[in-house]
Amino acid sequence: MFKRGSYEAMHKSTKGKKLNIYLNLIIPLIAMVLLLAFALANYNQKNPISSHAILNEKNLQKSSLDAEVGISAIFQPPTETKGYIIELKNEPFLKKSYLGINYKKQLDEEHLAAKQQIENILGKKINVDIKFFGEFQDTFNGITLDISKEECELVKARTNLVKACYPNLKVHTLLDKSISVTGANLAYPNFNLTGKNVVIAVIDTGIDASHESLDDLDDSPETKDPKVIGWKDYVNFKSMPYDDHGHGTHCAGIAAGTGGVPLGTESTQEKPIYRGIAPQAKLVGVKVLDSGGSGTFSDVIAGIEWVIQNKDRYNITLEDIYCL
Ligand SMILES: [Ca+2]
Ligand SMILES: [Ca+2]
Repeated sequence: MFKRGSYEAMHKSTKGKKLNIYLNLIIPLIAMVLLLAFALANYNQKNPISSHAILNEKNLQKSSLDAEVGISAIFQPPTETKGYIIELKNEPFLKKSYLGINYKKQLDEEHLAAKQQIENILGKKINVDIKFFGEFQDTFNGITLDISKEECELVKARTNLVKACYPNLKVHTLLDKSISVTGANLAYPNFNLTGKNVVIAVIDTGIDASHESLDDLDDSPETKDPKVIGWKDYVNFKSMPYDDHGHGTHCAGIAAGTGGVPLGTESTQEKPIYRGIAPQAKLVGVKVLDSGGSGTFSDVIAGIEWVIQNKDRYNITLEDIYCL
């Protein structure tokens, strides 16, 4: 977490204090990169927008309430399934990792026995008559097979290895709904919070500044109002913003994408709004990760230092940066 005081203190402190400050900067950034890499699984280059609400305490209660209403109105329980997930009796490995390799072997044996019993009970062969979708042991102990609910319940009833049956429901990205779910959509009409006069630095794989959500502030070609106002490339040393991976653009969209339509415009079925949390915020791109999404600690540190050194030039606020 960046704090204005931390920046000032950095220049006054001893070497030991400097190290602590660097760690305070680096650790959240690494966490951000790792967690956003997970979000990358849902990345959509054309519509890179998700959401993360930043509302002050006074407004939070009302917004949370409205957001709850929004959630119930927006999310319908998924119904489409792809087989069933069979949860096995033993705890997943991470809950008993202190038992080490012996517990891993116990789980392997449990899976083998369960698969054998499933085949016997259903009279079908896995990978021959039953499609095998996967099996898990670390965070969840179970097997996913292309079987029906009735088949899963039958297996559960006839063996003592099965703890529960779950439908393997299909999930979909809902990036155009996420702003409403977080309540961030209330920030603009109710509190006039749009991110105006805020500059956000995105230290990542770069930013595609030509994307319709990131190419300007008002989504009008009539006005010249670039959103990406600063750029530094520690990978290929190019002078103009780009993103040869996509993750940085995705993050930039979450933070400040305009959605490609003017603020206040309602979404339509043809053109849903993939707007970010602070659509009027400007961006500074700092490329420290390459086209494969990889980089070095040194480049990440360089990127953070560049942002600090150029914060006044671009009016980057360091006291309210939230890492996802
Ligand atoms: Ca635009
Ligand atoms: Ca414009």
